[in-house]
Amino acid sequence: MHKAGFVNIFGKPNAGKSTLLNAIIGEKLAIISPKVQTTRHRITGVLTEPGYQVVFSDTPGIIDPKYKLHEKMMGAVKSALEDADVALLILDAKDSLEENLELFDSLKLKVPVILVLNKIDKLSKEELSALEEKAKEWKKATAVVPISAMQKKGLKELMTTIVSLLPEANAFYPEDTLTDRSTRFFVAEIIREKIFQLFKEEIPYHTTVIVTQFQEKETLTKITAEVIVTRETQKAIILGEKGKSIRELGTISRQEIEKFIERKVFLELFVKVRGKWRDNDTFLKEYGY
Ligand SMILES: Nc1nc2c(ncn2[C@@H]2O[C@H](COP(=O)(O)OP(=O)(O)OP(=O)(O)O)[C@@H](O)[C@H]2O)c(=O)[nH]1
Ligand SMILES: [Mg+2]
Repeated sequence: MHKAGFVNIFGKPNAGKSTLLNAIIGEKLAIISPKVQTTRHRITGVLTEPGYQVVFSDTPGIIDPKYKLHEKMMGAVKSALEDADVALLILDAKDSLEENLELFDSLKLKVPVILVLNKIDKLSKEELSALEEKAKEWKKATAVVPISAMQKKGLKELMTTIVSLLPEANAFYPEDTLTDRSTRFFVAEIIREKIFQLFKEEIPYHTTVIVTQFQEKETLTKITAEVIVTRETQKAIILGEKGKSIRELGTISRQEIEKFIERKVFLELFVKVRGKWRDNDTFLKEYGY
């Protein structure tokens, strides 16, 4: 008997959804940051093992939309709600259980639900058993699984539970498939992650990145990307004094892109101001949202 299905990960911003996807797949597919609203797209990661295939989807953290960009992000969540065979509802174990359950109730899921208590490395044994006990009172979950996505703890138990709930089906993808996203997409995401690392406060939230050129040359890959911001002042910050900041962004991005594509990279970055791109349908479409 072969099992296969779509297992989609939902939760509040910063719960550890992307960290969990990467830990399960064993590759860094989704970008991660200590800040909320890091993920903006639905990102698929395919796990193929003898006897089963799981197509996981990481999704943006659930928020009330303030911009059209947020609406697109919640559109990605909605599509994932609609095609899940199993839903992983994940929360930060230090966060309020009640608030999370209220949010999960509002999703009105009709598929089996696994309640995933993440970041248990931050809890004492006593705190964890108290939380587990309370969590098990929530009748909508088929199972409650405590994990630490960061420390890769509890993942075996989680996978066993997932597989037990999967429908019988043939694999959806060839066994060597890892994701449905393109290399260009991941390159833009890596640069976006580095912007989350290097720039404070609102800058990452006003920024997006698109790869405009991706050329495989004989000895290296030449990549050109545009960093889009909403204001001239933000452009000045990203460039930095005499271009110092954008050079640093270029260096740390290039290093990670080289690891990702396993090739030498020549990376060229340009900064462009596109006022209100986050509320403009044409720009959002052009930037892949
Ligand atoms: N201590 C601890 N930190 C974790 C764990 N899992 C994730 N984190 C941290 O939590 C922060 C958020 O992780 P992400 O994986 O980006 O969270 P997310 O749910 O994808 O966030 P959004 O994309 O913004 O919705 C990062 O700083 C992670 O390193 C964990 O098991 N333990
Ligand atoms: Mg994320």
